[in-house]
Amino acid sequence: MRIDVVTIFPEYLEPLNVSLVGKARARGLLDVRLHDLREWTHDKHNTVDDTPYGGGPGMVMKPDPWGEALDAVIGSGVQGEEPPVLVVPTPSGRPFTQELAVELSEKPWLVFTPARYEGIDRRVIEEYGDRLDVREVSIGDYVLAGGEAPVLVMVEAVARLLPGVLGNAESHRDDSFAPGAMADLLEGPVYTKPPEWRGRGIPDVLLSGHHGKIARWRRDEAFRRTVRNRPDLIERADPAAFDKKDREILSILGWGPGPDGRFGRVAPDVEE
Ligand code: JE8
Repeated sequence: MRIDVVTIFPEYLEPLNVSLVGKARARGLLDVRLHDLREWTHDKHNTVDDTPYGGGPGMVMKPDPWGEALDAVIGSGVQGEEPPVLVVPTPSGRPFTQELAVELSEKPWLVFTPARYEGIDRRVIEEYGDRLDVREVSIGDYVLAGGEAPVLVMVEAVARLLPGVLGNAESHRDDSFAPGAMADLLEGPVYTKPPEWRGRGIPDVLLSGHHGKIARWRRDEAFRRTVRNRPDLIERADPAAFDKKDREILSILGWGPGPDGRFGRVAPDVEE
């Protein structure tokens, strides 16, 4: 996969040289190219922003540098090959989910356009929307100062899905064996050596060698955490996914099926 990033802060993307993404690049599985937007300015001060039409606070990114930069980047592709998907981080975008990460990981070429200030002149998104698959995406409901951190998040989420990036040990878990197939249930706690640390031991079941009991305990712990931290995941889950033991632990946690079969809180929340 090829990924281009156009930004006024290429140094913000240094983390792409490290760890999983850095290794994927070194191994030739991922080709990341950073571009400084200011290289497509022509004035003495390399101006990329201007005041907003209609007034109001802040500055808006000028269309011309973006247009020249994106024409150059898109035009550097090989004739006859698939054009890139343009990914525009913005707090007003569609949520970035694991599902979108999977979809993007199947594309040969992504171009990211992290902005600063109040964002990019709307006409840029319209112009490239007429020619390319443009995705305006938000990584979550909080306000950042620009799109570079979202690009780091999205590139890592996509890169780990590329063929050959994860080793066998860390490979994507087989959903049918996972305590919670991700997006349905949160992960439970994990432990390693030593068996006692600062007077704290390991849950006996994990030392029992009883694989069936261990799997059940992990799933119960996943339910405890999900009920506590993400009850919305239980509420929207297909109840057909819950077996008899699942319903048992959910009942203990104060959850049960409503008239439509979906689960909701039926008793006061359980402590810890
Ligand atoms: C951004 C961002 C994502 C997320 C992404 C890009 C470009 C209009 N607002 C712009 C006003 C306040 C400051 C904002 C700064 N900004 C933020 C994000 C994002 N993806 N989940 N939160 N914030 C830009 C400029």
